[in-house]
Amino acid sequence: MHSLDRLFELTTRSLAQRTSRRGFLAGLGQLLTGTALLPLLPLLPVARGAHAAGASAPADSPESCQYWKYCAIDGSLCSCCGGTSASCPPGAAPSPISWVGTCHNPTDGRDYIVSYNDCCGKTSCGNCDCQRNEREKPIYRPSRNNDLNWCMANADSNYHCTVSVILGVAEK
Ligand code: ABN
Repeated sequence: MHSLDRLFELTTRSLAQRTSRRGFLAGLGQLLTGTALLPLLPLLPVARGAHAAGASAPADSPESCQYWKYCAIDGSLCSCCGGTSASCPPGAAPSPISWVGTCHNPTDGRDYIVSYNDCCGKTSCGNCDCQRNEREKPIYRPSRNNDLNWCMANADSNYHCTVSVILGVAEK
């Protein structure tokens, strides 16, 4: 027999001894299942954190979590939910109670007192989740913790997003 034929025969026989028909079928099944699932890949859950937090927006944009006014915020930025940094989106009402922080404005070098009001009456917006929480204390000091739904006093306590309203300049 030609040596090339002999080599091919030996290789095939050795492969046949090392593998089984069942193993081959299992592998083929896995391949076919994986191929069938490929079109579903775009539908699978993926980490959208960077986009959700407005990480692609420049830091001086109200759609960025790094925007100076948001130093003590905990919630979705209303500016990513159809409102602005200081006004609720249409159909949502501001909470009368809020969390208050003091943030440094790098543009004029002054510190400002900022009120973080939740916008209520619509289901959660979920865009641009922003957790800065400056000077917040752990949950076991509830009066100093801002991880609260400030819509609790509204007729409709559904939380939608959070605005940051400048109350005034902080005295030194
Ligand atoms: N202040 C925003 C918020 C709403 C619900 C729960 C936690 C935090």
